Amino acid sequence: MRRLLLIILSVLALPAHADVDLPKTVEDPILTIQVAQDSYQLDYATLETLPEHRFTTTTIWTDGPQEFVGVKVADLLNQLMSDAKQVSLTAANGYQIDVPADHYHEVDAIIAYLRNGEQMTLRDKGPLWIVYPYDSHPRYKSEIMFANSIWQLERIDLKN
Ligand SMILES: Nc1nc2c(c(=O)[nH]1)N[C@H]1C(S)=C(S)[C@@H](COP(=O)(O)O)O[C@H]1N2
Ligand SMILES: [Mo]
Repeated sequence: MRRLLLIILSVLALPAHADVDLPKTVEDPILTIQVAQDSYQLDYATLETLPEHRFTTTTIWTDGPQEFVGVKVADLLNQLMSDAKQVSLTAANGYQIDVPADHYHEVDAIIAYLRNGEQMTLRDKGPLWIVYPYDSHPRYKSEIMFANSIWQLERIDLKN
């Protein structure tokens, strides 16, 4: 009984932002996220601990329906910096875009780490590819969504 009380008390004592339990460093990072002065590194194992989203869609870059599994960008924003205004995304090939954070609350974009059940190689637009459920609504077939479909994603900077 006393132990239960202690557990309850310690849960209540957690600060409101304690849900940022992403690692600061990992051995083989595939994604770095910079949030103000804090930097987090994610590997496959870390990504797999986050709520998983999956959908099947065609894309303009692939043949036939593709099943993607990943993490919702909006979920990551909510967890790391809910008042972020701007999201800067950088790919391994130097491609870099700045996207208003609001965008991710209006779309179902995911950071995909699996395509058709397999990890993606750098050659194959991996290891991380931001994709949208293009077939689910006509608005996803627009130049903005295509431009935001960054592959070989390796870094995200969240800014006010
Ligand atoms: N890593 C990476 N992702 C990227 C790009 C890029 O150059 N590098 N180009 C973007 C832009 S501007 C668009 S319109 C599409 C380009 O797709 P395309 O090369 O088939 O025209 O992918 C987007 N994702
Ligand atoms: Mo583009």
